[in-house]
Amino acid sequence: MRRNTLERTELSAPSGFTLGTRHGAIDMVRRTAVMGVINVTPDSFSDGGKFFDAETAAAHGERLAAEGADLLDVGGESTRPGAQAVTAAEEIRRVLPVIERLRAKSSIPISIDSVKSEVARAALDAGADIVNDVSAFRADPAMAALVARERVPIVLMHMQGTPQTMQQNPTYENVVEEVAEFLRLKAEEATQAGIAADRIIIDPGIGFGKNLDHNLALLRGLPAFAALGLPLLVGSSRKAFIGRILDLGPDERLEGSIAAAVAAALAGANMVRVHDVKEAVRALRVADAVRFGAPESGVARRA
Ligand code: PMM
Repeated sequence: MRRNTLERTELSAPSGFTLGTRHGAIDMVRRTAVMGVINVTPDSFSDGGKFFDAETAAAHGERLAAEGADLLDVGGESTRPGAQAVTAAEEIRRVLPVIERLRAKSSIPISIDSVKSEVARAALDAGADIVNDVSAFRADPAMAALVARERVPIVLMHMQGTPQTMQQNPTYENVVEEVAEFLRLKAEEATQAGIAADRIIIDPGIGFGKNLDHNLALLRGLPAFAALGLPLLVGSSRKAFIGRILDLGPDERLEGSIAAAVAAALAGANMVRVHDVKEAVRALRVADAVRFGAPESGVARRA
């Protein structure tokens, strides 16, 4: 059953994917796309409060775009372990002005990080392109129909439990098999709801109801996810497992985050979700050259 990791990576995703959005295609062919994080929350674990006002958050997004992000992920509800849930109205109040400001200045694709269809709808109306649902439809059953109707891409992420409970005692018999099977079923549910297969992105949900060993097993086991034949997103930036390994706080996890992003790319990720875009882009262009061969001329950036 078990095969060499690199061999499986090459077999399952020889060239990659192109993801169509309302603001242009995201190129994941022979390159790892970079999703830059904008948290408009007072309490995210890594950057809580920093970009809480719309002007600062939008300016941060513009900087991430200039640093080479392929898309920006805007979220208004913290998913940190134990975080309090917020209402849809409050989430909309936080994210909408940021999306509107970004849209006025930039045509970069934007994803809305929300589990609520009401928030997703408002964000899509304001110019967002992709829904990033960390509950994979479980928090709001109306999400699948909205995404199908709007004909936008969706990120389906695995989480054991809810942000309030997920780190209490995460338990798996075989974390890679169980998470991959969950995502396979969720992708099936998405297509049954009318979402085109080429608009589905899967994400094993690093840190969401996983202990250190689970997170490392998932990163090591990414070829099993790539084998599902869908674009694979991995978000490990500044997460607690890096802090556990290095014994460092969230703002000292840059190098560890880059190592995790590169490890993810070499194991089959097509997109990584990061806070530190400039550093990740540079590291990933080198990782991509190792993975797929050297770019034809100079630094392979999108036009
Ligand atoms: N991680 C966070 C939030 N949203 N979305 C996806 N698809 N994947 C992730 O790993 C993910 C996410 C938590 O990190 P943050 O608080 O730094 O944004």
